[in-house]
Amino acid sequence: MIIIKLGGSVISDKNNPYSFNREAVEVIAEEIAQFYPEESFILVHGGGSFGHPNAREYKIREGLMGDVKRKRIGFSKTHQAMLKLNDLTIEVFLEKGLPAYSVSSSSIFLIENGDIIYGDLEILRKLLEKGLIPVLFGDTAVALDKGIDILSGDQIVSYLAKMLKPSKVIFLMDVDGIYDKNPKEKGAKLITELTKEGIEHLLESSESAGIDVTGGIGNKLKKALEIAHYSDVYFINGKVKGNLTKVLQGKNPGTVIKRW
Ligand code: IP8
Repeated sequence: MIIIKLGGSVISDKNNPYSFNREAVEVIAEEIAQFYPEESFILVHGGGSFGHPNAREYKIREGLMGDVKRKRIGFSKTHQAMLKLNDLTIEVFLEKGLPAYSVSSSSIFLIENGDIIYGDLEILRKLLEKGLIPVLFGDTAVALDKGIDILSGDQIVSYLAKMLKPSKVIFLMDVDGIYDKNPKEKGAKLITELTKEGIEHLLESSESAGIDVTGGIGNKLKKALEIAHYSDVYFINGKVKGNLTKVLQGKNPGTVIKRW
């Protein structure tokens, strides 16, 4: 089984509210279709310009405090925005003949101190057994400490990797992989293979950009450190046609972190 994270910046334009990048999702679906059903998949997509602006506006990460009436509305609105993005994504997969099946992350996970402390994975296991492709997403979630919170797609991927031990975890991003410094800076070099020490070094100097309330590459690298206990992790450009196919064929068109 392979877990693929469809980055919010791949499937939507993060700076343009409610924009869906249909073409990018079509290419991803077509590439997955070449390997399904021999290989099984779980997909997790990010919030992009659907989840993050809502999460910001209603300050969901602060928890259920302050104007709680407004907070509850915002909690639901953020979830609904994610359902819209999930629906648009699944529609494309169905058109390409893939049995993508929506699973609301907020219905199967509970969080505390920003981490998943409970996940009901039985449904996912059964869906996989029946040949379906579960599609989860970064979402709002009930938090045992502060009432409500945001659960990022990367946290979900990390938890699923720990519990389900996929053969590969693939992060589709809008850059070619992990760089030795901010890829927008001159002279930044792509790192083709990263070690544990390499990640620890990068974490000290990483920074994120845009409207990502759950943190950019720094959080991804922290999650990669956890995931690499269980599976190989790939960071590739999900907007470049053929990249996903390459990883699924065992090649590396971006950055790989081999299982420790
Ligand atoms: O884009 C965040 O998921 P991510 C989801 O994977 C929301 O960090 C609702 C902002």
